[in-house]
Amino acid sequence: MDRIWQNFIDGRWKSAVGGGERDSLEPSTGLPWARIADSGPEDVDEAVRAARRSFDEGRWPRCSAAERAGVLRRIAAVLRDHGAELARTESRDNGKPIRETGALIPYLGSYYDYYADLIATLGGELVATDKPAMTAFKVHEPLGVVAAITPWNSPLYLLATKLAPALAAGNTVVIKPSEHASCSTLAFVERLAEIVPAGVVNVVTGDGIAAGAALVSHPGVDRVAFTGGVETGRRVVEGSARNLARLTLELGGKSAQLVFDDADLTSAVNGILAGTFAATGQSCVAGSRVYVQDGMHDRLLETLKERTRAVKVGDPLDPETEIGPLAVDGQVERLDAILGEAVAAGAELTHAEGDLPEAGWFYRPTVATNVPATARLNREELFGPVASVMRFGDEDDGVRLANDSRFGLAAGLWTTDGARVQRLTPRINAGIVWANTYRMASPSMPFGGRGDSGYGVEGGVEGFLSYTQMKTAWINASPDPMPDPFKMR
Ligand code: TXE
Repeated sequence: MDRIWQNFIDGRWKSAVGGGERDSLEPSTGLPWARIADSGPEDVDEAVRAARRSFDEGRWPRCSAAERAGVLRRIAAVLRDHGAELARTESRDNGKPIRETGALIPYLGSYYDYYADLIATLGGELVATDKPAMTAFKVHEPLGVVAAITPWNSPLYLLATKLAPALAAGNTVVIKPSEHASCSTLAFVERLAEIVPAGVVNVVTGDGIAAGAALVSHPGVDRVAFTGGVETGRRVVEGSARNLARLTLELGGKSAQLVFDDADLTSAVNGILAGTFAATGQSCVAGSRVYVQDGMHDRLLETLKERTRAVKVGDPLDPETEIGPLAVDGQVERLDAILGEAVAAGAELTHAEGDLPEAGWFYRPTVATNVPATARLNREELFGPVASVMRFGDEDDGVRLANDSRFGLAAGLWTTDGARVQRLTPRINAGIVWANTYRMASPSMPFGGRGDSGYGVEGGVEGFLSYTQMKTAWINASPDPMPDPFKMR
C-alpha cells in the first residue's frame, strides 16, 4: 500500500467523520495501491463550511487581482516542478500511459498562468447611459463557493479547467474527485498547502452518492462545475436546483470524424488514432465514429487496421506503452458486451496483436467495420479504445451521419479543401470542430458541448466569466438634491 490519504479541509488533513476508508485500485494490476477517505454528508458539510468561511470572512475574494495572480503562478510552478511525480501518481491511479500524463501535467501550469494573466488585465467597465450626471459601471465579482466534481479519466486536467478560473475570480473551492482516481488530486493539493490560504481549496473524497450528491445539493454551494456521465449529469442538475447553484456540465460525447477523398491519408490516420486510442479511448472527445468517403475508404481502412494491429498495450509506467489499461473495474466486461452485440449484428473486428498483460483491466485497441448505425457501439459513449469505420457518399451524406447522435461535443474534418471546411463547420452540430487536427486544446480556447454533451464552456475568457457574477453600480455625481418622487417635474 503506497499511502492512506485523508480529506483536506481548512488547510488540514482529516479522516472522514465516521472513520471510513476505501481502496484505490491500480488498473494495471486490479489491486489496491492506496486508500482514500470514504466521506459522507458530514464531511462535505465541514468542507463547505470551511470554504464558506474563507469566502465570507477571509482575504481571498478581497485581495488584489495581482496577489491572486501571484498565487496562481506559484500553482503553475508546482505543476512544472513536480509534474513528473504527479504524472506517475496519476498513471498508477487511472492507468493512463506515462507518455501522455508526463507531457500533459507539466503543461497544465499554463492554465493557471493564463488566468493569472487574464485577471492582471481584466477590469470593470464604465457604461454610457442616457442619464445625465450618473456614473454607471459594471464589475465581475466572484460567486462564492464552487463545487468541482471531476471524473477519473484525466483528473488533474479536468481540475485545472475548473480550479484555475474559479480561484482567479476569487471563489473558494471544494473538490470531489472520482472515487476511482483521487490520488493525483490529493498529491497536487498537498503541494498547494503552503501556497493557498487555508479553506480556499478543500478536497473531500468518496463516492458519487454519499459525497458527490451531498456536495452538489449543499445550501452553501453557489456554483457547480461537473464533468462526468450523462445520467449523473441529470442528477447533478436536480441536486443543484435546490440551491439554484450555477452549473456547467461536461458530459462526454460520441464524436464523428469525416474523412474526405482528398484528405491527407497519413494525417487522417494519425488523427483517428489520436482521436480514438489516446487515453485508452477514455476521452470525452473520442472521435470514435469514423466516416470515410467512398474513394478513400479502402485505403484508409487498410492503413488504420495495420497501425491498430501494431499498437503497444502494456504497463502505463513504461514510456514505450501506447495504450494502458482501462481505468475502472467492470469496463472490460461492459465493452465486451457492447462489441458482442455489434458482432452479433454483423460487425467485424480487427485488434492489436501483441500479448496483453495477464493481470489488470487491459483491452485490445480495436477497429470495427460493418457496424449498424443503431448498434450501441455507434450510439453510446464507449470510453474504450474502439473505432467504428463506416462509409459515406457526398458532403450532405457525411454531415447527416456526423449529426446522427444525441451528443454534440466535437467533430473532426479531414480534407485538403479549405472551402469545404468553411462550408461544413456551421453545419456540424457540435461545440468543437477540428479540421485536419484532433484533440487540440488550449487554456485560451473555450471548450464545451451541446445536447447530451451538456452545456456551458470551460476555458478561455468565457470559462472565467462563468465563475463570476456581474454587479452594476450607479453613482449620482449631481450637486442637486435628489428630487421628490411625488412632485411632477
Ligand atoms: O461517471 P460519473 P462514471 C462517461 C463515460 C463513462 C460513464 C460512466 O461514458 O463510461 O460516463 O462513468 C461523481 N452527484 N464519462 O459512472 O458517475 C463521481 O463520484 C454528484 C464521461 O464513473 O458521472 C465522480 O466524481 N456527483 C466523462 C463524477 O461524478 C456524482 C468522464 C463522475 O462520475 C454523483 C467520466 C451524484 N449523484 C465518465 N454520482 C467525460 N465527460 O469526460 C457520481 N458523482
